[in-house]
Amino acid sequence: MTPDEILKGLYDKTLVGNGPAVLELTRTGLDTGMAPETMLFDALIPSLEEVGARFERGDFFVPEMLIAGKAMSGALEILRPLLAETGAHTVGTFLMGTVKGDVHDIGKNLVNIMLEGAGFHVIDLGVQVAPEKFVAAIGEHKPDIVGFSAFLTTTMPMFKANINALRKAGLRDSVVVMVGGAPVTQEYADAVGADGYAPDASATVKRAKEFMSQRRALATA
Ligand code: B12
Repeated sequence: MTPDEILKGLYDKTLVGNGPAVLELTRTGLDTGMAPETMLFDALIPSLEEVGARFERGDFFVPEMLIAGKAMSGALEILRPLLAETGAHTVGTFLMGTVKGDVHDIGKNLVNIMLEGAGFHVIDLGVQVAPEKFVAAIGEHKPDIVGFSAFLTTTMPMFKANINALRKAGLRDSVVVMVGGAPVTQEYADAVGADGYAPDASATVKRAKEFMSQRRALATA
């Protein structure tokens, strides 16, 4: 198979939610020396974007979105160790979760993989995480950064609810708050009082590293 055929196959099979074919093609891609990032950014993510566009047009419904998401997640599991070739050093601790009411986790998982790859210790609280759970986990793990992920305009307001819960628990100043997810913007992040926003996984890593340098500079000042 040529690289183009593999990428086209990954795109097409993710679109129709053919999980076994996506796994097979991912393995074939790796066997032929294709970079994991190429499969991710040139086939898998664009395919899910198309799934979203079809859902918006009414050509796809929730079951189609679900199987496409599952197919993508299967590929991510294979790519995970390759994307996250972690160095020995822990850059910082990043606590992550998808907010209450929201079950989208593919974007969050991708961010986690990239953060791990950059040397962060990542604690993932999963999906539908209530403010109390974030508060308890911050108390327990004392992360440097907490990330809230939301994919729905109806769940984005949970950012504010989470930040208020942190403030009430006296934890707001102890942790950097980052927010993200498909509908989130820098303006929205500013409006809810988050410290940082990033539109994708690599920008999240870059921003998180900047926050860690600031924290280190403050600690030694
Ligand atoms: C797959 C999918 C699903 C799957 C989720 C499977 C799963 N395990 O995640 C299922 C079928 C469950 C689902 C359900 C629903 N979905 Co849906 N879903 C999608 C779809 C097609 C893909 C999402 C995705 O994973 N994208 C791929 C990743 C890689 O996304 P990404 O945004 O590029 O992620 C990057 C950034 O966002 C960022 N990032 C992510 N998290 C974080 C966190 C931090 C801290 C930072 C800094 C950065 C960051 O980094 C990521 C990696 O680069 C999107 C369409 C779309 N275009 O997003 C709709 C979409 C998000 N869903 C939508 C809707 C409406 C729904 C439902 C309400 C449908 C329904 N009627 O039931 C339900 C809601 C369920 C719920 N309560 O959560 C709408 C949301 C519209 C809106 N603006 O509110 C979308 C946009 C589709 C559309 N175009 O209408 N969905």
